[in-house]
Amino acid sequence: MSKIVVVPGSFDPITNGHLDIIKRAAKVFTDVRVAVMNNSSKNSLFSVEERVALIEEVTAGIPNVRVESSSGLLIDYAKSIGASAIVRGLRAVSDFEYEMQITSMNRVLDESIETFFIMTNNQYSFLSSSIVKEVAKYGGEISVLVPKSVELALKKKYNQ
Ligand code: COD
Repeated sequence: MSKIVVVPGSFDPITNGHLDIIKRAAKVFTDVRVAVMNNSSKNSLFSVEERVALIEEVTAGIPNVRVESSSGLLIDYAKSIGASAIVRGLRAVSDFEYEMQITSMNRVLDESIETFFIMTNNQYSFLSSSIVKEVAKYGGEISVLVPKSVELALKKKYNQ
């Protein structure tokens, strides 16, 4: 039986850390939906459409990964596509508190949808979209942090 899982995030933009989590989720779960959520508390550099397009491009070779977007509650989106679980990445201890809070809230909203965590690959443990944008903004080297298409998109955004 095919089980749908959601890998949600802001992905503004997708980094090699995100991609690693998506690839590892796709090895374990049969139907992976990457969901670009419109997170109202964050000011995005890339539009939802741009973020979806970049993720589609870098996950094109993974047949069981699909990219979608939603602007409502994650749990409502997960329910609407018949997902049985949410997959999140965990970096440092600092991620834990936030993840615990949203996981607990999501469980209050619908206890039938589980959340699974995949521990970051050590080489990406420091990596976030924010840090990549900061480095890119000031012309720093980002080629080892993001896929090539994302590097080019960031350079274009910052007129480099
Ligand atoms: N290594 C491993 N994992 C990583 C790395 C890395 N280097 N970088 C990021 N990740 C993981 C993150 O831990 C996260 O699990 C995922 O990748 C996506 O990361 P981000 O930063 O792009 O996404 P977030 O954390 O901003 O996503 C938050 C949501 C958009 C999912 C959340 O705000 C949400 O669900 N919003 C919708 C409204 C809602 O339902 N809120 C929750 C109810 S309280």
